[in-house]
Amino acid sequence: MKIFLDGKLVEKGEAKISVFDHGFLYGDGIFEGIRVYNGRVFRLKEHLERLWSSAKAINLEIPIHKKEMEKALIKTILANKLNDAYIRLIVTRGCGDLGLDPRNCTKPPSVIIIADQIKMYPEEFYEKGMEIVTVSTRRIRQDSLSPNIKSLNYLNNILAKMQAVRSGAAEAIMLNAEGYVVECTGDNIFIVKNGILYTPAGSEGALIGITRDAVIELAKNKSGVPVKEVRLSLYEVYTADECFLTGTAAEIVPVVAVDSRIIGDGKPGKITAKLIKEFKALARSSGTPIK
Ligand code: PXG
Repeated sequence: MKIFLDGKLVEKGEAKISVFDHGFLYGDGIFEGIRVYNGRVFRLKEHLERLWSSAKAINLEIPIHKKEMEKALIKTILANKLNDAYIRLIVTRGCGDLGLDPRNCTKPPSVIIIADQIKMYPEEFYEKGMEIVTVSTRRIRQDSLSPNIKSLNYLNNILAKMQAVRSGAAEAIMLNAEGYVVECTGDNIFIVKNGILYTPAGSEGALIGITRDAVIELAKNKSGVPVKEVRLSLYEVYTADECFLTGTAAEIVPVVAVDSRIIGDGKPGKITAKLIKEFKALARSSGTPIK
């Protein structure tokens, strides 16, 4: 496997960064997870825009231009001979001293691109649906740390994930400080009720996922399913007709039980199935070609 590290493609075993990098010491850095379908990078422009916005928000200057990043990304995919892939794009704060102050990070930030393959969940979850639980770990308040900064510090989400796994579920619903449903640890959440698609609004404190945006567009423009971005309570999730999660890594995964409440008839719903089909078609046919 070839990894892009600061302008060069190096072997996996050689892809190393300093223990003084603040990305390692403090999680001071940012990332994107991007998928390649059928030789096309899905929503590349949107991912790069979000990366640049994360950088702006933490006052990190990405040492290369967007166009160069795009070229580096494609070069890394080609070097690994991948036609379908999961890309991890990372920009760290760079090497500093043991203090927090990023002004002491002298080197330019490191840019790392990993092109690999990932299957988030077993095939069974996609066919039969998964069971999820609500956990007590609340999503960090957005007035402390914006969920839209995709930072290298994911402890909030990891703690929630660990709680879910401890109770035998693969994913967790996280609530905001007010107790409303926000998102899962690495996915956005949707429900369907009486033919309408609902998802927590960005103002509730969720990351505005790129898969979430794609699903909203498909529902509105292709399926004719009305979409409402709302404040969502657990009651509304428990009593939904359908539920599913969206994320670059997980893609679209149906949910058939939440906190032991069976959703709908306990099978992936019709609108969910339709959106999965449309998403697959969109992912295969749109996106930036790598060749
Ligand atoms: N919410 C959170 C908190 C995320 O981290 C999403 C929603 C979905 O966004 P996109 O843009 O991908 O549709 C994410 C993205 C994992 C993992 O292992 C998940 C993400 C990133 C890295 C790892 O589950 N999530």
